[in-house]
Amino acid sequence: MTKIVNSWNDFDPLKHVIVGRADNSVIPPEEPATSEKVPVDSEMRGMWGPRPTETVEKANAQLDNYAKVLEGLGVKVDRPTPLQWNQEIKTPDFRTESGMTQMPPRDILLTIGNEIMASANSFRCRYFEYLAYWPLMNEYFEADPEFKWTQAPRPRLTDKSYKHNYYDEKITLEERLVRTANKDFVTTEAEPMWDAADVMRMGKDLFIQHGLTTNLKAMEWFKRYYPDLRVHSLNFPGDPYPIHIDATFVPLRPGLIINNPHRPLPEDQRKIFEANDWEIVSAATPAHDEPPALCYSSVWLSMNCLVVDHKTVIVEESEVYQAEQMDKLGMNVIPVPLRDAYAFGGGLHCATADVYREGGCEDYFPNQAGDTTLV
Ligand code: DAV
Repeated sequence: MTKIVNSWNDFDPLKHVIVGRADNSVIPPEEPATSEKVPVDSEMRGMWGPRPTETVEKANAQLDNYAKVLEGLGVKVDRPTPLQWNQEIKTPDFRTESGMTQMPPRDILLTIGNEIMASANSFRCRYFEYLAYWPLMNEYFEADPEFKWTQAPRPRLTDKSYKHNYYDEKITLEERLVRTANKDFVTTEAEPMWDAADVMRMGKDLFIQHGLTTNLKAMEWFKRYYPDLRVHSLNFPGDPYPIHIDATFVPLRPGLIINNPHRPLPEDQRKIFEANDWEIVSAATPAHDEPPALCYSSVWLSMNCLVVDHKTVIVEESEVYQAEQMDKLGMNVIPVPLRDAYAFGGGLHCATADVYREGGCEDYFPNQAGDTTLV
């Protein structure tokens, strides 16, 4: 019997992973969910269409190299099958002019034990992104009799799923931060919506970021779907564009998490970590003042690292301060260049999805202190 799929966290020894591709990537036209995510001063506002070929080639060169480095570490690497994203997406409920990419598998695929589930993304342009991974899912399904191939309930993404007076280009940063601190996001609670990159997997506990891309109904859905796991809602008030937990709160090994110092976890939500002797350390300052051109993500992709095992971490090559901090925290650092791929949907962690890590479903938080389970 071949066991292909198994992963319960982001730090046990990595043996098999999917690395994204930049082919055919498109900057999608504005839609209710993305209009809030793209920063108001971004050069991408009002711009859409296929990304320039030269940038796709540069991103792919770095992604291919990343895959080679992983293979050199003994990790099996699979790649998605690109689709033509520059075509209209139409369902009975909505219509948008294009898809987006298959660069960040982390946003789409959530691996929990022997199950890989495609997410319920709130961006209409991402509605069919899972298709790029279906050939791999089918392969795993044929080879591994225990593999559970799952699709979360597809959200309808009608106009009811978004607040329509939410986007306001005149809103100040301070006002924006008040809004996110009040957990007032562009998505409504009309139906469960979530990006897989909002879910931090820790064995028996799932810590899920409540933000622009994941709502509370999704957490309720997770609670019912995984009755043996404990689902916690986290939010990070210092983030004006809270999307995905993996540039904000990143575990390095059992007992140690780095937290974005601009987005500290609120006191009441820290209790569960403190009560179980987990250390939360402020992440190092990013090496860059600005994200690269046409990039959705912030400079904090500096901390979007890929942990290979409890002692080894891959950090983006130019992120010297983050690498130095990892070294001080006792990790061996492998630098890999990936900045040319950032604009396509994120950093080293975003660009991958787990297929197999050693280890099982551990209970890292036997003391369930605090109120993070109140969703
Ligand atoms: O800080 O812009 C990026 C996360 C991408 N998966 C940020 C979050």
